[in-house]
Amino acid sequence: MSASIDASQVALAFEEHFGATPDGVWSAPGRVNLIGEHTDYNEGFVLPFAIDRAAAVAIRQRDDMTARLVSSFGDSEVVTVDLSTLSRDTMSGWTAYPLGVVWVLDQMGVAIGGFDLFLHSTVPSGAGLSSSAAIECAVATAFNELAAAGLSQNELVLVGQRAENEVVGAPTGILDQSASLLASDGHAVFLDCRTQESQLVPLDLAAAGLLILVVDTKVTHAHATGGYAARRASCELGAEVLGVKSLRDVSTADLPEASGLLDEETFRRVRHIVTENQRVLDTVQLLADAGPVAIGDLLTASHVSMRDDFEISCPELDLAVDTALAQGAVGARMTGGGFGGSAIALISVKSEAAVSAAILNAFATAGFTAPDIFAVSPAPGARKIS
Ligand code: GAF
Repeated sequence: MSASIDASQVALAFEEHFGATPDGVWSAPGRVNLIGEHTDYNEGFVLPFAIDRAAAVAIRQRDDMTARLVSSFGDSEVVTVDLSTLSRDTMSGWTAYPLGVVWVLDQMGVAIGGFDLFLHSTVPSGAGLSSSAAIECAVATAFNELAAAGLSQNELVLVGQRAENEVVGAPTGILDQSASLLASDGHAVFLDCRTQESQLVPLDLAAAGLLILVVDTKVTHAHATGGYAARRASCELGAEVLGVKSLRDVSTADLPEASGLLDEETFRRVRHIVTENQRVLDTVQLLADAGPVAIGDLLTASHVSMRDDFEISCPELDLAVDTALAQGAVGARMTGGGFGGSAIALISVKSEAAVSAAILNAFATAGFTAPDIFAVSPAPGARKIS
């Protein structure tokens, strides 16, 4: 199957595995975060957009309590689960994402009977493009319809986040699921993570002669382990010492005073969040006033803040950003949780080949694994596709 999702191919693969046609096929996209990193769990602002790479699930309901799941990746073995004994401690591997959603819905009193499920995804996993949220959102959208649960998009966001937090064990915020569920073609999603209020912001890159290049460094990361949780803990410590509910309540004007109250490292973590929130607001304003060509410096400043203050970049991400900028990119930054994954570069359409070649060359010279480089544009959110 190719990078774009073909609903009939997904339905056909389902039939090959289960010998019957599915009740439907649902898809949900991965995302690029244009700006606003690690601000979500600090009740701040984010500005992601969905990309034209997605997860798709074909599902057929059963009249017992058995779930059979198979995917187009991995060993394509059918995993069979008795839903009457479903426990979050026993879920592992890729099935933890769909089953995690089923478990959360069950906890909320939404009865999900047995089902057969086939999963296909074109979102590269571990690339910082929300491959796991794409699966969660496709499954949540499907069961919301199949079980006639009537949950709103914002409620489905929280279902996906709970699956991630309570089943997968990654202490993540609502950025990824919100991008996947609320996105619209040609737009970014400006989201206030405190209130879940969102606004679609037009992002017409082509009209400005621009495109966004994703550089997947192939340095994989997992937010259930390591630095992500440590950064979240630093932010919580910072908020506690400063006596606020969350870092959302700290403004750039408060930073001089905060520096005297916090240890040096915690202050830098706090400074990233506080300045990043401001950069998101400024980006939204500049997009409205002057269009995407005006936001480059904010994107690059965001990267510098993540590299130096939040310390979540890595040599491969820095090299991708620096090389893109040296080739005349309007702006560039790492995107997503960090410690690997992808960088984005806002570049002119006509420079795509030169920027890509320069990045490939720089990686080869540095002895890094060759990155995967591709253009993305703002795509639609989760929906039924067949
Ligand atoms: C990951 C998390 F899942 C998001 O919630 C968000 O915190 C992001 O990292 C960083 O902005 O994608």
